[in-house]
Amino acid sequence: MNMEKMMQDKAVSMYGSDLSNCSNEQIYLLLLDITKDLMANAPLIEGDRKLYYISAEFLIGKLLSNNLLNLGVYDQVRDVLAGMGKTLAEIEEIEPEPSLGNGGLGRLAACFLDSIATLELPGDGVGLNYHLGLFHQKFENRKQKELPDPWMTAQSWLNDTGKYYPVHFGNMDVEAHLKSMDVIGYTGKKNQLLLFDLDTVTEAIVESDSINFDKNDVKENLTLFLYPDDSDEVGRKLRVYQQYFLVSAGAQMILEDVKAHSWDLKNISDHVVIQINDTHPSMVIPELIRLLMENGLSLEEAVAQTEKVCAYTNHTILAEALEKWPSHFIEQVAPQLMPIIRELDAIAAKRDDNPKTRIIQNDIIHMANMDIHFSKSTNGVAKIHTDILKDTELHDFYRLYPEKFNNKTNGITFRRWLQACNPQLTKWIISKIGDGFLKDSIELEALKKYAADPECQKEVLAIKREKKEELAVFLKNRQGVEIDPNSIFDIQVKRLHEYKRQQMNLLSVINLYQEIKNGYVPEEKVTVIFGAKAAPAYILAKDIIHAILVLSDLIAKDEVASKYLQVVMVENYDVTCAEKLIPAADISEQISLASKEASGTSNMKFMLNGAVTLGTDDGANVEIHHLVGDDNIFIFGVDSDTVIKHYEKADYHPQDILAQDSKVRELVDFLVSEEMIALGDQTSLGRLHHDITTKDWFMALIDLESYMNCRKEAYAAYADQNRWAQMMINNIAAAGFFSSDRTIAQYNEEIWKLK
Ligand code: 475
Repeated sequence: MNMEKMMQDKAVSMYGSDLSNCSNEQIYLLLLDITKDLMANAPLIEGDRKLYYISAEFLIGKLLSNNLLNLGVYDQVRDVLAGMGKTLAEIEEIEPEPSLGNGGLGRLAACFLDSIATLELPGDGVGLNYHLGLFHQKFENRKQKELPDPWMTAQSWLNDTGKYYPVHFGNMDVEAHLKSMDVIGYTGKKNQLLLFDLDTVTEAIVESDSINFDKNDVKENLTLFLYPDDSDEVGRKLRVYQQYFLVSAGAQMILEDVKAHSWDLKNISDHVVIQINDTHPSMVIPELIRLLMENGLSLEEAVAQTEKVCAYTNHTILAEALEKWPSHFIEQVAPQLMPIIRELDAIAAKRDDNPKTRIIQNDIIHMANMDIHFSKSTNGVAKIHTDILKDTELHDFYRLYPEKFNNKTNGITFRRWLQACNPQLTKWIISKIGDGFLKDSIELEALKKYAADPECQKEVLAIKREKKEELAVFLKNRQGVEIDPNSIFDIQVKRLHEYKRQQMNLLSVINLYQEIKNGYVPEEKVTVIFGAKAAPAYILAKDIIHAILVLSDLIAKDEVASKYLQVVMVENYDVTCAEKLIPAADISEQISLASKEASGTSNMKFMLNGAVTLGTDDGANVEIHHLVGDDNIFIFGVDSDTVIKHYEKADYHPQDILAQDSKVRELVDFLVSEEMIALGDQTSLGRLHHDITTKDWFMALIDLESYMNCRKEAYAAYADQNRWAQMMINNIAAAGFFSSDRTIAQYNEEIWKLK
């Protein structure tokens, strides 16, 4: 196809003008139109068995580059634009990033959709269409402020299917309106992302300059935000309304699909598999049972089929994330589910007399328990995580159903996280080992033999340098900050949570700052970059953001320290930002408290782009460590068994460390020093200081010394650029295992069994 002609013709038909006179916005819209047409004509992936990946989040990122890439027209579009003196990156700036996700679980769902379509497996995503997203993060007075994040525009990737499904709540009936987006795979065939919405939702009920709204008016607020504030009861109930809306409409749509194929509902498990992405969509189990019974199946038949249809993925061992709802919530929101949940609880009681595996305990419904009893599979997302589920967190269930438990180590799509975000590196890899790795990622191993080659080392260092310069331009435009591409880019980007220990990173930066003030002259300048949103009701997480922003300004104002050290916190960290930050990183910070990070996926993205991991033996870091070996990673900290024992014995007390180690004491006390308080909020900094010195639930202090030492080792290694480049190449070469194509092939072989 002649892309230039297509673009010319579109320019004439859409704007009556020549392509060369079009603005970037006009070019974006005409490319959107062309791409949507091409996708509309792409064949749907079909088979006699279909997957529904049901999830509260799909953190898909901008779609133009990705869709062009998968349609096979990326290079052509790039060349036409180049002829006009423009880049795709410039055009893509116009595209709003869909705000349909939050963190790892949501981004994983997006990578999975790409791989499912690429492997030509019939599988659709099922979720909700949030009008104002999670929130848009703004920094004001060095604090996080949350604003609505409207992302839908008149022309977008969203299509209207025109279909509606009735959803019956205890107090009202609504109509779920089905929207969809095409999900195109790398071989040009497509699945769908199916998103339910409610026409009566009114964005105008949200206060200006905040994300507050009347939480009682469900008809107007249901799909406004992802994870509405659950610090009060109406907020929690709103989440249950959202969840039931998703699963009820989703289950009806699935049954409609089954009927359209003339498949027998009594054997629905021959044709349908539902992957439940953590506990938000767990009510799909009783809802599916209810609907199957409405369609003539007995309770026993419906339960047996549902248990064979559903599979559950656990993404975290943090107790507070395992959802539990009081039964009176369900009584109000979806009373028709309660008799079924009670039946399921009774069946569970018959299968096991252990009260801990019951679904209903003291009138509280344990969603994960329901998932495990009534799904055919329960999987963790990295080897260590699955082992912890089996041995500790879900041990009672593992004893009951050993055959249900399995591991599926996470993966990432190399289309977005290498080809689209780092064309320079992609081209270099192809020049060395050919393009076979784009279809079979394990072929990256062939790069290993170039790791010690000085010419190759020079080439990867030059590419890294180019990506660092690109990031510098991006941050200057986006946020007005200037960073120095000559410095080490040491990056921690992920949701803000105490277990991820951004506060430990902060304390280590304070250490470096103080050493410089005391006369230490670092060999290399360092730019420490953070990016993180904190849940709006998570006070301590917001305190950590505040402390980072205060320290950032404090260092910037210091004439000596700022020569060697800069701290940047990226505002509104999102997928778009990640695509710029990750290719530019030298050091990938993966410093969670061992046992707490189920997998992590940015660790994989960083490694694929030639950053070296500085981290704990946690989540998928364990597998990265194993694949690259001790020489190509910086590992520190106590191991997960030690951490788990501390929790069991309740014998970790930060006071013990503070009493023994005057240096650690000094670093922690710096949080409430005059210097910090002069720029910051005493209450917020005091609260953080108080927490770290008295609770430190996620043990930042237990690893602080070994972290600081290891970080120094990494900086010293960086100074030897040849050795560093060797590590970079070894990391890229070992990253093939982490393609989501591999993960999805495993889900399919062991759980989904699609053709
Ligand atoms: C893990 N989100 C990462 C990633 O598997 C892992 C839970 C409850 C309520 C709201 N959000 C959540 C998560 O638990 C989540 O995103 N988990 C993450 O899933 C993909 O790589 O280690 O923390």
